[in-house]
Amino acid sequence: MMSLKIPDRFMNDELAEEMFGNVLFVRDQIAQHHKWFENSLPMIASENLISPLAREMLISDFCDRYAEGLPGARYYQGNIYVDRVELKAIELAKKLFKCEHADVRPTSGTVANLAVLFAFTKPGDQITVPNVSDGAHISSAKFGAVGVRGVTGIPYPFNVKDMCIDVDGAAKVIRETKPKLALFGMSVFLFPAPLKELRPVLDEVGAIVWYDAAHVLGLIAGGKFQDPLREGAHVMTASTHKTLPGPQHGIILANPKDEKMKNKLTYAVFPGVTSNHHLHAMASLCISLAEHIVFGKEYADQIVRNAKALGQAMHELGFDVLCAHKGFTESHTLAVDVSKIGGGTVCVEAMEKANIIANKNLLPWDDVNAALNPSGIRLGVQELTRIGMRESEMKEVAYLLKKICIDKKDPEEVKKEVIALKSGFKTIKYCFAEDVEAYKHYKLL
Ligand code: DSN
Repeated sequence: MMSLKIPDRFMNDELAEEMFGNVLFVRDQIAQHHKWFENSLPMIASENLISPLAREMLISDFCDRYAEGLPGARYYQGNIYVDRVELKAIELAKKLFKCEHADVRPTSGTVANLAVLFAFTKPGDQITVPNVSDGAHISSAKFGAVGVRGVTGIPYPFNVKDMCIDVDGAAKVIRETKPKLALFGMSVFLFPAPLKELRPVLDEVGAIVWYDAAHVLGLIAGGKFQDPLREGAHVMTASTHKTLPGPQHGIILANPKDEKMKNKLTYAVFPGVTSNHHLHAMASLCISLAEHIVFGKEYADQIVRNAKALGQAMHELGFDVLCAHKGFTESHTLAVDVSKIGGGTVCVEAMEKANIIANKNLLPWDDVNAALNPSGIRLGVQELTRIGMRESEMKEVAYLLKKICIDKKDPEEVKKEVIALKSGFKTIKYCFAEDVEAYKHYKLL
């Protein structure tokens, strides 16, 4: 146990006392945050809980070290065990995603995206991208990674009824643009991208096909979403903490066309967009990959079942869940039009008061300037699934959402029901240490 006190030689030192007060303040905020989330239903589609064994790695000595370069070819000494872990992570990533090349050094999904842009484009190029207002990640916007690289993203037309890229329109854009790089993947990722359908035209123009799998990485690994590397993608980037329930980190997975392409990717990660690569997170990712190889199929299966069940229950209770005609979703995510019941901001703020955490979201027909009060909310079920919730709990969640958003009941009253529901779900499933109480594990010294 760490002794929580000011060392004697700094006793009665005003600055030390003030700063120690700040330390205690931060610890208290974290403790309160943990208590809040212990009693909440987190439904942000881009988050998850890492397993107890993966979490342990984050406070290991790896968090204090440097390892630039590749295993066996480092710029620093002291990497004997780091190299072994990194090689193991690469091996497991290749096994899980059935690919020839894996790089576990990007420190986030956006950093992985910057690496791909750095590898395969130069400023002034045009690439094709999904549109942010249709649910793409900010990486593909001029104010995101694409803009940082100085390339122009030409958007694919989008079918708003079916919430997916319009194939004929996209084929036309690809033929006209002849992009070096064609990006697919969304942050509101309800249905697979039309890779198979567009493959002939992508081949025709010789584009490198890049798939941002951040949201659906765990579903892909679990065999419950499209398999981009088999459907025509050459390179897949992702963050590793959404449906793949790992640490906050990034990854690049690829079947490069040739050695030159692989080398470009490797060089782009280091020295391109990383120096050190957060070794503690890399080790944590290695454990998450091992666990997902065992538990990923059943986890991915339950996530998709839960998302569909929540969509159906909300639809039956009067919510305008998008794409009822397509079964609402094939992923972990639902998009709901709440414009007739107060709008996205009103709904998510009331939900937060009731301890249900989600985000407001632009829907494709919203004006981008409406980002602060859009028509939609986005819901993800991957974290509720991770703590063991199934279809029957999804019905309960739908009722709670109705009480808050449609019936406009006092959120403080609904909160009591949320806390009661959550009280039965205190451990993390689909991992080796399933018996560890999740929120005990978070307790600090
Ligand atoms: N901003 C994240 C999301 O919520 O989709 C992705 O980085």
